[in-house]
Amino acid sequence: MPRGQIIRTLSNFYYVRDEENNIWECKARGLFKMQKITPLVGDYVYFDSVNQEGQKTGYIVEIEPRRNELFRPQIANVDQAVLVFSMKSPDFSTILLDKFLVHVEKANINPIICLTKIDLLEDENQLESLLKPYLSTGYLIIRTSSKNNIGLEELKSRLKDKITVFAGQSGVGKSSLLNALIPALELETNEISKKLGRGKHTTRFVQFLSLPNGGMVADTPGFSQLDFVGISAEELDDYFVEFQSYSEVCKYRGCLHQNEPGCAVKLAVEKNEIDNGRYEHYLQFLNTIKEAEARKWR
Ligand SMILES: Nc1nc2c(ncn2[C@@H]2O[C@H](COP(=O)(O)OP(=O)(O)OP(=O)(O)O)[C@@H](O)[C@H]2O)c(=O)[nH]1
Ligand SMILES: [Mg+2]
Ligand SMILES: [Zn+2]
Repeated sequence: MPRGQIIRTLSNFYYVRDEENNIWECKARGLFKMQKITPLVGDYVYFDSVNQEGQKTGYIVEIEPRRNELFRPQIANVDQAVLVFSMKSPDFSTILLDKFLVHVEKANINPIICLTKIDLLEDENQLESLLKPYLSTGYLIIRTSSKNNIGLEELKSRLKDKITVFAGQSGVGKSSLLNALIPALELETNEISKKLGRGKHTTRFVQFLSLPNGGMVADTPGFSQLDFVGISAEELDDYFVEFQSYSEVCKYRGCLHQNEPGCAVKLAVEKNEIDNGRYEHYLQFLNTIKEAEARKWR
């Protein structure tokens, strides 16, 4: 039975690329629906092929176990996620970035922070203060402008031979970046709404694109809502990487770093070793998760 990888989905069709680079338009067996399994872009699958009159169609019959998967954007089996954030229009948001980082860490996917539209910044100092909270995280941060061709070579070198997903709000410039990185690509892009300061959800589906020098990148639809389904209060601190060396030495096991005595994380915040803004976001997310957990038991 032929094997391939889903590289694009559209309504109920899955486009599967086989080992010879042919694309097959497949449907999923009803079986998956019964088991509540949705095939994802990035999935390796086995399919029943129907090759009639040159029309390559088929049915997906089996999905291989996933190495990892992201809920938003929906994708499986990637090496890294480029979190795309514009400096302006829409405005840079540290809380949204921290949320994204939690999700990507939970999925065990390596994040790269990619700042876009740096041509819209009035001065560099502004950038430095926005990035200060992330210095101690060790995350790679790449500054780009698709418009002025800044940072694109650095980004390209990070994508080479890797399977990468681009994730970010609508209008931050994900498709524009890909157009700038891959010559001849003409992905649709759209101005953001002046009235709302938000993107117009131009990209409608997830799809993998091949990079000329090796590797694949997935363009994805923008989104702004992200909740913490599937993340428990106890594990949240694992996803704030710079907390880890401190949380290991908190007095109590299972310390949630709120008001517990002997909390090494809180002490590190007081000593400015952990950024206060990141810590505040941690507390905020923790409350959201706890409230959702309490509601479930009511
Ligand atoms: N000034 C400036 N504008 C940019 C840059 N990159 C993208 N834009 C503009 O930002 C707008 C949105 O870009 P898109 O590439 O469509 O954004 P997207 O992230 O793909 O949006 P969705 O598909 O809706 O998720 C377009 O008008 C682009 O021209 C940049 O580096 N500088
Ligand atoms: Mg787009
Ligand atoms: Zn603690």
